[in-house]
Amino acid sequence: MSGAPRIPHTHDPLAAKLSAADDRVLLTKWLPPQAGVVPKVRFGRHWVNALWALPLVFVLIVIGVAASQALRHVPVVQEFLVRYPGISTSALPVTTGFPALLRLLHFLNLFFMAFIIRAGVQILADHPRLYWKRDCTPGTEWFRFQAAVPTGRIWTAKDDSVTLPSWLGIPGIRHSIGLARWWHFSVTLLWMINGILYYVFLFTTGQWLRIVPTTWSVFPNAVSTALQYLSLTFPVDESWTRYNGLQQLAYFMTVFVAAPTSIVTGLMQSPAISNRLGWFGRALNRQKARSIHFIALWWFLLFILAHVTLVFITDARVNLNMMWAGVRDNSWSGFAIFVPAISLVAVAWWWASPFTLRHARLVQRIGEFMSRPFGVATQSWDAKSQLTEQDISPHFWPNGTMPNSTEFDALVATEFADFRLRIGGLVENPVELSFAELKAMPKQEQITTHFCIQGWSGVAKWGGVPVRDILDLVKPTPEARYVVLYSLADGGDGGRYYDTHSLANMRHELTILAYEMNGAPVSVLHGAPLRLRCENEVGFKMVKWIAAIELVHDFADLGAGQGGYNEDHEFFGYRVPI
Ligand SMILES: Nc1nc2c(c(=O)[nH]1)N[C@H]1C(S)=C(S)[C@@H](COP(=O)(O)O)O[C@H]1N2
Ligand SMILES: [Mo]
Repeated sequence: MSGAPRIPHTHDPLAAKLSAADDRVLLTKWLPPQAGVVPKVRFGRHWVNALWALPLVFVLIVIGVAASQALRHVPVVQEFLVRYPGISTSALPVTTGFPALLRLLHFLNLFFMAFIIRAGVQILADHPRLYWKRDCTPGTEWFRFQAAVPTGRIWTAKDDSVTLPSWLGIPGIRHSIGLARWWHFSVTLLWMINGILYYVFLFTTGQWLRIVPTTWSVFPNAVSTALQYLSLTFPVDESWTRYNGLQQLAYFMTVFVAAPTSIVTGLMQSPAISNRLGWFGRALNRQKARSIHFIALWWFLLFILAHVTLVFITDARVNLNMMWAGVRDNSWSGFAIFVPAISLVAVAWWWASPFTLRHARLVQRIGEFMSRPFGVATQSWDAKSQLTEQDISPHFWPNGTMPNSTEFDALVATEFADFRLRIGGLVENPVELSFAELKAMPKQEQITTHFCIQGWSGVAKWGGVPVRDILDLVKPTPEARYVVLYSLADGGDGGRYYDTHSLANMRHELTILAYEMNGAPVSVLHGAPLRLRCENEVGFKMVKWIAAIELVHDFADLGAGQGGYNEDHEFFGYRVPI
């Protein structure tokens, strides 16, 4: 050992109650599976089975085909089709076909998208409801694939999560958002780099001319192409050099609208970013962002469906030659590249879920490394309290595993009169504070949005003791780097619930030990006697039913060493600002 500081290794007595955790997902110890329901969409007070969209779309297509075939006999329409044949005559042709780099970026894009989408759907299944308003009040959602929230019992967000098949979600088991997020964020980072290279490539070559409309005639030409496709007499195809109006608009929307929209609405679901931004965070609140993120997913899914269908029904061999081999002929060279490339996607698709379950800790580690750019970018995004009483949510989802001990029941019976908060570890002045002493300290109030990792949010007014005041009282020693919060309650998988924060995060002006919620004492459900509020992280970092606080130099020797209960047992990240 080289001159590392000598740190005492006696922890708070509660450290002995922390449990080790497996580095794999053991299905026997995981939250038992729970099926969702067929997706439903709400119209007013009525829930409609989303599968009705299938026959509806079919009927609309049949009507569309019949109508457009009839229209093609009308002289005005015939003149229109001559005037606007589909490909704008003023569109400049691209003379280089599809260069190798473009073809590679195209493949990587589809490869990354497959995993982003699968992991994204898995994330959605952890809170299988979509809302427009930030409060997530049951019944106000516009989309769900879970039954209505049961009444007359406590129903936590964890209870609400549903199972997806493992070929669809990654990793396909219930409440696996921790692992799904690593996939979603890591692959998204690669996808964004791929996308930036693609943008640069487009605009440094003439390739952008394919997908950026340069004349207003793109619109009548798009109408013309739609009419031609629908009447089942397909338009002339010049895709080696020029796209028709409909293609141009579809590609433009996908590349320059849907992709950036997905990125912005993804980032706006982050507590650090959203709680930092003023009007923008309020206007594009987390639930709006989540709903739009989902609609963007549907744009991508429908685009992929239409794109792949048309590639295969409009001379597949020629089309594959262009985009996979970069040649314009009748050979099989496109197929020869396409088939192994798609097989690679298929193998990776099949491998992703079982690998993730077997090597969950590795996935967590790689994910934490890959997501570091997001963490660094949000480090300076200081959360602010910018909401008013009017913003307070009528409903605030509960979450977590309730305390279940006679010790806790005794505390509740006396309204926490005998509760004492222990603060020790690497401090000059360890103390024990009674509930009365804590409440006698200066009180801070704040109205903030809570962001649960599972996807719901809620606004409440919190009142309590700033942690910085407590730190000033106990005086951390220079070796102290992290603050451990031990709970009075166990976690879902046994062993005590705890979590760890950086000292800087605990000194933040909005970090408090809350004993009041919306002007009343915090209920047992929401964390009485004390629960942490830390507004630049997601909900699971905010330990409820706090028993003791310990300052440490390192958390590797606590629990399974990942920095908290859900980090240990559910493979969540230690820092979760997004
Ligand atoms: N002790 C303990 N604290 C906990 C949890 C838990 O399971 N045990 N769940 C966390 C999670 S996941 C969230 S979202 C919030 C929920 O707080 P709420 O019930 O007040 O909404 O508490 C956090 N604190
Ligand atoms: Mo949560």
